Amino acid sequence: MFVRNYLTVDRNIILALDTDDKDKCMSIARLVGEQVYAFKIGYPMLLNHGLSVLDSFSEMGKIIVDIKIADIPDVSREIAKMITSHGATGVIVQGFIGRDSIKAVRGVVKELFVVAEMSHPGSLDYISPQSEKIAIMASELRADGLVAPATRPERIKVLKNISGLSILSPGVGTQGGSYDEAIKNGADYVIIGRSIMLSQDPLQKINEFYSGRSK
Ligand code: NUP
Repeated sequence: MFVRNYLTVDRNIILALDTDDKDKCMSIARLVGEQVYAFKIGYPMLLNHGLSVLDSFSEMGKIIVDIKIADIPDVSREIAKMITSHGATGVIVQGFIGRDSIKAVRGVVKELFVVAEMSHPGSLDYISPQSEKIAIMASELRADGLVAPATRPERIKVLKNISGLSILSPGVGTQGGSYDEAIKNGADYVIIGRSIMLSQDPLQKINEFYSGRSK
């Protein structure tokens, strides 16, 4: 088990384990555990293997659960409690659900991350126009960080300035965003899935991001 300090982090990739192949993820996690800040676990793994999968992965590093909770306060709180009781440190919620639901989750998790703006084009339809309000709300509710898109790196800067919060930024590689641009615009952590998980050599790919050989 490794613990990293937010302020001194140098390994800032959050590896998205977005496959239902638990054995493959376990072996990649074992291989790269010391090179990443955290593992992010979402629906594919949870729906296939149940919450106990979190107990297994939490022995290998810090776990952030990304099921983008988006429900009424009581239901959101219960979901967050279940996740936390299985070893997740961080929980990602949708910002658009509003203050009451986010507050309910805040009370039961160690680290709360709020999606302010998403990385895919559809975010522009409804979420992005509200993202600055979401960022301010997340800051007022003392979230531990915001999720903001590497596919629109200039938005990282805006949302970070408005909120003063740490930024977790997805969208690098397969979705077209750049690791370097995300960092330059203020990302504290970069969420990466397929570029690493589908690479022939995940460890080398991670080191390419850190060394600037993969942008
Ligand atoms: O806006 C978001 N975009 C996004 O891709 C918010 C997210 N949480 N994600 C997640 O980041 C997505 O669910 C996936 O787990 C990861 C990006 O994966 P990849 O495109 O690097 O494979």
